[in-house]
Amino acid sequence: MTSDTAVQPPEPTVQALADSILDTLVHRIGKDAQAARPHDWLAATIFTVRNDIVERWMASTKAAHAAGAKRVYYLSLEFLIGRLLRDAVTNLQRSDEVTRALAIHGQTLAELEEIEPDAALGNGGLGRLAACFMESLASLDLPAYGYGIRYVNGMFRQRIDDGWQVEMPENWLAHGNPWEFERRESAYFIGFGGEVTITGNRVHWNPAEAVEAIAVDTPVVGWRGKWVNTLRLWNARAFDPIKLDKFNAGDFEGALGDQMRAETLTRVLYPNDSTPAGQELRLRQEYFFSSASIQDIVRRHIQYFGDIQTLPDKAAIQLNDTHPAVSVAELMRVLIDHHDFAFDAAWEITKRTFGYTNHTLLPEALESWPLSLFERLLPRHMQIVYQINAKLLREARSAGSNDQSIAAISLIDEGGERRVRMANLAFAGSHSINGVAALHTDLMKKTVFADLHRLYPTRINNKTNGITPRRWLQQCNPGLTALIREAIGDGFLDDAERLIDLDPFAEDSGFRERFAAVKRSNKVMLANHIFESMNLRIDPDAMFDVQIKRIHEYKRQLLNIVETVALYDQIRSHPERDWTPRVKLFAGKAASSYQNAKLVIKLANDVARRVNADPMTRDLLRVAFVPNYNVSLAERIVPAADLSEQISTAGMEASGTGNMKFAMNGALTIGTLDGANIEIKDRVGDDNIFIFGMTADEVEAKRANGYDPRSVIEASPELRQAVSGIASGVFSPDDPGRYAGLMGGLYDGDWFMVAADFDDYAAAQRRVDARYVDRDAWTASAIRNVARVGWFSSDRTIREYARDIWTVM
Ligand code: B1N
Repeated sequence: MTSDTAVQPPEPTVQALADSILDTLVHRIGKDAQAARPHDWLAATIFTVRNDIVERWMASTKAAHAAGAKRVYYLSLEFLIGRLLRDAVTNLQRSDEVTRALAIHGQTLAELEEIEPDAALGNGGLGRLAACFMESLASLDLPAYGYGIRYVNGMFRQRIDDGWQVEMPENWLAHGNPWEFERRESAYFIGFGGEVTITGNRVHWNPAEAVEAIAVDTPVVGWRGKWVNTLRLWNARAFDPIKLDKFNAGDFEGALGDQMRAETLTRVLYPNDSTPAGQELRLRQEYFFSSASIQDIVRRHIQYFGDIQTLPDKAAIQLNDTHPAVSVAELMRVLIDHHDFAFDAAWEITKRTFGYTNHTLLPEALESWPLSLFERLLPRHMQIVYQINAKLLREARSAGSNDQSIAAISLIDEGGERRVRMANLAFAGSHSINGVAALHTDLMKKTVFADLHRLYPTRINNKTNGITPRRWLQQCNPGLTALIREAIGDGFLDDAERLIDLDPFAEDSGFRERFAAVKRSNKVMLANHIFESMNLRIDPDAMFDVQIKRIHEYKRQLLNIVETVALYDQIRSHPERDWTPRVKLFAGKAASSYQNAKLVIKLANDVARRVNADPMTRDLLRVAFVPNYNVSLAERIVPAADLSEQISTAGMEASGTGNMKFAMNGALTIGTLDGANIEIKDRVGDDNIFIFGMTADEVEAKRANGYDPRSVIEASPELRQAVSGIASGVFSPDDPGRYAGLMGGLYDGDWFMVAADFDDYAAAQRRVDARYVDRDAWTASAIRNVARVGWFSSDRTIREYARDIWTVM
């Protein structure tokens, strides 16, 4: 648009849109333009945009039905979708139009987008992957449903008080949710507990308690708005919300008790990441949403196709980790108890229908439930699990498995308190078991699933993760997107792998200059945000060195912080050297019960306070821990990063997806040969990434052969000084012993090999410094990163699932 637009009458479509937003404001929100507050304008805008989406949604549903299409069902306890307005409007390609329509009312689309709450129904990478997959499924016109829980409180809000994490309740529904549609007609009975009886050969489960699952649907718009799928989240309700007899008798609590118990089920997301919850409520949540989803899938199949026998031809159910694994037993129960299937026939249908994605090999993160709890809550499913196990172990025995192998394959862990192994159940009940990066899949075969893999050698396959380039390039980085379009046209918008056409531009000095200008302007915007939110000044000309992700020992934020302290010491000892100015940015949440992770947050803040206040180093090194990391904050930080920290202990990060987001936005990676870093390195080339540290094999060998971190620390002067400084209270004068235990852990066991990798990490950082000084060479590498990582689009990942696992493409 030219600058004289304002004085010309708006186009009819824009005026019509402005009218309909106002009409919605008045008749749906019940406010006029004078009384409306920003949230009212936001709701009116969403309701108006939604009308367009709903029509496409119904058309998609009808098209899938008319084609008799096979549907994909993605079952996940987490969907970390973030804000939806910008996503919807850009995918509909109506950003300009909506911006101008709102301008007629004196409103700014960008400002309204900012007040939309994040839908934070997930913890980290696993939940965000589910959201990227939903967007890609719609963008590829694949009929699909996401199934999950409509938590009233999502991921907690993180406040930092005096450097400590404080968890605050999150309330994304406070202003209502204009995106969702409650479907009261789609309601299912979900039982718990009780008894199983048998009459003839009919089995009856008589649950002692029951809740009703009610569907709440959110449309998911694909790129260019051609296709719209459904995210169906379950709400829990008591059947008889108020027991009138009790109420009338004055027992108000008793009258409302059922409703309270039901609401508790969907009240809150478990804020754990890569660790199991281990609570009865968690198993109840898992069964609640699994049962509702399976019942819904079976009901839809019968309605559309008549015969349940054809389920695997028309439905592919993907289990996002083991959280929905009880679905395997639930489908068996429905087939046997409600549809009169024989066990073996039900088992064949079940295996052909399910696929299972594993997201972690951390032994402490593998879900298992005490047999007693499982049996008490799900007595009928317990019987079915035993029957599956009998079949499984017979197959293993006839294939020649020995006792040790049988014990590893069994659905029941017999070591100590007997437990149901959800990963083994998911594996046994699926025709496909996939890992999320090449190394991870390889390790699955060699470690956790070694015996099951020997028994069923064709089932394990790899599907390297991806990210949606709509949210993680186009929407979060409009400056870079515009620059790329100028250079190579629009092809990459529909096929991210066309980004490769940008590769030759790394050699074009004019393009490098413009690319660097876009990065700088993104850094200025982030610097302003950090100043406004934290009152901290950071210099956009310094290198932005970023580690943002959940706080976990295996992700080794501690390695980064210790190296920061070592760098601080070095700058003070050698002020005459040409240090490259850096801003170290950290953000991330710690599970509320994870003490070491919370202490790492405090340490980052203690180091920041000290370093930022030192007049000698403050122009060379700044440290900031940005509070309340979430999807929206990532969308600000990722486009502004120069250096992406992906430094997990090799073999422990299944994939990582932040690594992909940064590379696609022109940050260079400093990282270990772990997860998808390896595949990123293969694509961007050794010259455009900084790899350091032990390989997964070397980590394993070191652990096996006895690792002595104390001698490693003693042998490294820089590391020794940093660790002993932290341990002795240099950064915590108010409580000198605060980090003695944390540092003691490095001397004593150092399971995560911080000490072992330290020197190589520090050396890699000095290579980073040297490269950053040659800004032109740095920018060329950054451009090559953007050009070469189009393969990490979740469109590619979903095409692979669709072709190899779901057979829907
Ligand atoms: O899943 C992501 C991967 O990119 C990450 O490497 C991986 O750590 C992450 C229990 C998890 N694995 N396991 C979990 C989350 C919640 C929970 O309650 C485990 N998250 C991952 C996507 O593949």
